[in-house]
Amino acid sequence: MATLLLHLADFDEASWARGFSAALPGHRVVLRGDDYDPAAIDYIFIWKPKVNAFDGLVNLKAVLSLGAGVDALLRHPRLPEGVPIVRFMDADLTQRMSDYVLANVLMHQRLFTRFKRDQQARRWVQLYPAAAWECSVGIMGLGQLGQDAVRHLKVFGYKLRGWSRTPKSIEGVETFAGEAQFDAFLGGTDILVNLLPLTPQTQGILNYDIFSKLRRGGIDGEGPVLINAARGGHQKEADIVRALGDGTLKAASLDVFEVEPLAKDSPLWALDNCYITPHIAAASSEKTGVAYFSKVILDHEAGKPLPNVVDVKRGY
Ligand code: NDP
Ligand code: OXD
Repeated sequence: MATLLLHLADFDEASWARGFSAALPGHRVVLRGDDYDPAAIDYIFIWKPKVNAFDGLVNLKAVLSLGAGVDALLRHPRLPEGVPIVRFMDADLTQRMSDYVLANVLMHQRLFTRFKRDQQARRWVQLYPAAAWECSVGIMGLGQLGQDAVRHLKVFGYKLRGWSRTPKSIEGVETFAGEAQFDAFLGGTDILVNLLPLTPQTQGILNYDIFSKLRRGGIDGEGPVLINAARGGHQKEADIVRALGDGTLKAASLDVFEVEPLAKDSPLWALDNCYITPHIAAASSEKTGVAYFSKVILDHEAGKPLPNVVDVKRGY
């Protein structure tokens, strides 16, 4: 029978522990403050690991990541070497992200942002938005989340393009791969959606230089739009402020920030063409998370391979 340790910041650890205890009868579930032998821990379920998170866990069989993104985990200075990391991937999280992307793409393409301002000014201006098929949405990252977002956007008829590290073939999507094709990808994009993992290669990728390479005029005859729902480390916030101010970007929807929570004195708060959400695009659900990771543990204890194992060398 296995022992599972929970180490979750920002989440209700006790509630998740009750869920795991019910789903894993006969197994032991412990919290950081409990009395346990670190050498007896088989699995650690983790989010935002503290520096001592792995101390003494010398017999770990797997690290289970509450997040789909594992950048913080991979940067951990004492991450045990050679222990597989399983990341969270499920239909609920994926659907939530696609909702977020779709809602924001529709908001910008249908000019709801502009009509809200007209409403505030009691102004009746019959401006007709470009049709979905005239509007090009470019997705950075064609993995679990990027491909599902594409599937949802396709239903609405957007012109779709996608960029990934290795070449992909996806019906109805113009695909681009690697640095060599990045500028071509940007050059035909009106709404740029970031769903990349944060790695040394993608850190700071959302910067003024790339904003100025996006297509202009596709939305309301104005500048392009940025939607970032991946990680704050991808974006240079000073560049976003500059680009939103000088029209290089028409608008931005940001769910993630360089430092979270976003500082009270960040200039982003005050920009009326910046749409801020507090890292809630696709939170991991307790109900489906307990079901997913309990199955991972039960299957692994029964000798089956671990699913969705992170490639540590690749960084995602
Ligand atoms: P995946 O690992 O399934 O997909 C990653 C995609 O990014 C792949 O298509 C990969 O290319 C591509 N990629 C990686 N590195 C590069 C690069 N250097 N250049 C070009 N493309 C690259 O990730 P997910 O779709 O599951 O998740 C993406 C991210 O979303 C997570 O890492 C996390 O940070 C974020 N996230 C945010 C949430 C929120 O609430 N805001 C919630 C959940 C996740 P290839 O296919 O060739 O390997
Ligand atoms: C994740 C997140 O990576 O919620 O799952 O950011």
